[in-house]
Amino acid sequence: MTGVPAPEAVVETVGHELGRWTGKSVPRKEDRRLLKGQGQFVDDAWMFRQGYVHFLRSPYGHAHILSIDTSKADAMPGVFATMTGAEMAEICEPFFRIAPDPAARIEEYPLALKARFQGDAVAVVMAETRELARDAAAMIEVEYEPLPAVVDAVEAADPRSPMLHEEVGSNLAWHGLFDYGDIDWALEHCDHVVHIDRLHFHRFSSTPLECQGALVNWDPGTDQIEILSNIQFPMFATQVMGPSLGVGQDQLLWRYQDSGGGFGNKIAMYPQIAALALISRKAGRPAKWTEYRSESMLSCGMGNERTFLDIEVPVMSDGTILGFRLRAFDDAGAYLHYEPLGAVIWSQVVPGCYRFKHVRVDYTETMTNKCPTVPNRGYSRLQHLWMVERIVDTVARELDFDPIALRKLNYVQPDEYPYETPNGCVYDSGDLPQTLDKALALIDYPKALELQARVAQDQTTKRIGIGIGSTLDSGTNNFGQARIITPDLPFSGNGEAATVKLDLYGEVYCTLGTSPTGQGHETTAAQVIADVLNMSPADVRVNTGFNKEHGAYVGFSGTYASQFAVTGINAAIGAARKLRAEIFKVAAGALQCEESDIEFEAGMASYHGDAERAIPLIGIANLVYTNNAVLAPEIVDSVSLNCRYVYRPPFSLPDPETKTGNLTLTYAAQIHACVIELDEETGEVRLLDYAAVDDCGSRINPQIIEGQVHGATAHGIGAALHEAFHYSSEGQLLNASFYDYHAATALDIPTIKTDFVESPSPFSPNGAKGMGEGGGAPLATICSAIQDALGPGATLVTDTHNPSERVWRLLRTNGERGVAVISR
Ligand code: MCN
Repeated sequence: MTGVPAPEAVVETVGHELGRWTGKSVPRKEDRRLLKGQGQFVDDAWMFRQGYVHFLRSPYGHAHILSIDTSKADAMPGVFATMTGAEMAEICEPFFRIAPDPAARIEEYPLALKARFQGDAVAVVMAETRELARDAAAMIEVEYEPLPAVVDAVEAADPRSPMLHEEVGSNLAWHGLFDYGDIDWALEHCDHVVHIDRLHFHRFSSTPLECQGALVNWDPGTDQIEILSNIQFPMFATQVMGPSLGVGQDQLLWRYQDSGGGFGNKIAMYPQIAALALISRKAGRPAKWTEYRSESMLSCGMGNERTFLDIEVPVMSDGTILGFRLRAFDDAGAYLHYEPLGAVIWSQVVPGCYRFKHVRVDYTETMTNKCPTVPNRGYSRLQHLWMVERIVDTVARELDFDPIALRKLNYVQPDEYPYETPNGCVYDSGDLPQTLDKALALIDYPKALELQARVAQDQTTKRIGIGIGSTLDSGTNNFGQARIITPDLPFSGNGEAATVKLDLYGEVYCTLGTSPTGQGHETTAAQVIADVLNMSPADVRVNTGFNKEHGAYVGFSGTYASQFAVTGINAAIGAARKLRAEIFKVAAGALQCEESDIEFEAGMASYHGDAERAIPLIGIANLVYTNNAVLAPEIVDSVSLNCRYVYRPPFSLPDPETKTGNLTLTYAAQIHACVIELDEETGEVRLLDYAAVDDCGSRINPQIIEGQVHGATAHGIGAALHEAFHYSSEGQLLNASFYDYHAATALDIPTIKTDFVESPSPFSPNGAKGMGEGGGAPLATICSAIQDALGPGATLVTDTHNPSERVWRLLRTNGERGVAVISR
């Protein structure tokens, strides 16, 4: 144990205030405009004199750029400007990087100076129309010298491999040893060691309905850069782009309304936005870019691909699993856009749902000639949690334990919370055995076993498999964890801002710092504000979307890491409470009584509920805004009716030496169970039954939570059975369109049965835990079911991605099983 203290137990509870609307499935406020086609998406944005931008992208996975000639494009009527990487490098600084030396030496500019992946942008054109910009880009002549590529993270670590960034001197993005407890002791003193040669988490990505896009205007008069974009984390982009472009924060004006999905991918679109800013300045026009789908598939960003090698798992004869030792190789792709943060993010959930005490992970992240890795729903923990579930499942099967009993034995137990993991993270609350039981009840486990036995006797080509998997959604990051990667980074803690204002006619108006991509922030913020102010959510206007000029924001503002339910909601609650205190102050002055005499209900402040001695919100607003000569001086000095609150979770700095500390505030859990039918002749897997049980603490809006569970589960099922990016050895992406990359559709997703457990978090003031990223469980659940269907002694399911062909091969593999047990 590291002795890392748990976050302060929450002193001030919101208890009685939150209840009338919080916890109810209030219909989503945003749906009215979205369903009527009145949402404002980035492609709807338009500015006077705007030009359309097209990026010219490298057809090679790896190549020197010997020359670029833009003259033919420049000469085309209707072309406003062109720019190349070299031109941009002359007028801006390389982007700031999270990585320490030597990867910190990477010199990345908005456009490439050398092509490092197929799709790397090497030049940009602005023209009168989108089509003309694309045609003009085709006229740019680029002389490439193709180079050998490396597309495997383990191979990339070999010094003989092709090197992407010469200035770094190797392909290493980051290496670190995470060593907790005493795994050598555990391996020596256990009764069995289960060895798994290799597990592989494949490369895929969420593919949001709306691609990336931005409209950027570098105003020559004010020297301010107005950016309308669907970026998810504008304040991170601000911190990366500002120094690169040599502009102050006051010059970067972000705006954002609706978004057709992000899933993390849209965090890392700042290189394109910086390029748009520079070409806007050159052309003296606003620059508009809407990404094509194929462009998005090639270059928007993909999730972490991770290979786990030499896994050793010490197990006692009663089934207690002591931990694991392994080597992990992560594939950062060609540039470090948010990586190598993924190298530490997984350690928020070192033991998964289990009480493992001894863990050693020798972790290496390398750069390859593939699209850069970016956060993708479940970022970095998805990979680790899948591996942990594979371990548990494999131990059960190899040592003949009941998979349910083994899980229940090793789970963190309900009475052990708050539970400190071996690396000092503190799991806040939960009841995993009950969560599992509910999932099993949904699939009617005894009946599923009967079906399995019956089908096995039927002598058909079908087999039945039953699978279980789990995921933890560790929400609300402690950004201090970045210091485990680079100790002198000036980041730690977290926070979000909100304002709640009483406006002139008595309206309640809220601004948030988040940039939602479909999570319903407008609705859930309105619910909690309505509870604090004792009114209806219908009467609370929440200005959704990000607006740096008029909204609330702090350095961490954005939508990512499943944290709105904690950071954003508690900022809104805090601001609403401040406003309520001001309303009481003004009302007490107006009604000639003490604040403690005020009752506040349905927009009316009264003296102990007396309708004759009462003042409505419009009256309070009138007194403060347009009738303030009648106010007492102490009210004039202290009341604005425009209240801002910043919620900062209670975090301290992790220790970079020992790689310990509390990295996350809340831990939502999901346990899934499924029944599959596997066809021996085709390898096809059919989901017969699927159940997802979620525990995200106190629930604000059950229907929104249900939607999140459905979405994340669909993502996981899609990735488990269909979605995978394939690269050739030259770094060519072989499936860069929806024809070849099978993004899951409604036809691929069965009815998902859901249930919930509600374990309020003692660490978040409203008891909620973020849960929007919990998409990992299907990967483990489906692998577990396939393994079950393959039967005893079968080859180990070692890959997350199991389309029919792989399953067909698994059924026919003879010899090496990929797993061995040594018993003492
Ligand atoms: N919520 C609730 N009660 C809880 C927990 C959550 O009512 N106990 C509500 C929240 O108030 C919020 C929603 O559920 O309205 C999701 O909250 P949270 O889990 O805090 O996640 P964020 O709002 O911070 O959203 C981020 C998360 C992430 S990291 C990814 S990736 C993801 C996801 O949300 N991307 C999405 N869900 C997505 N959903 C859509 N439609 N599109 C995406 O791009």
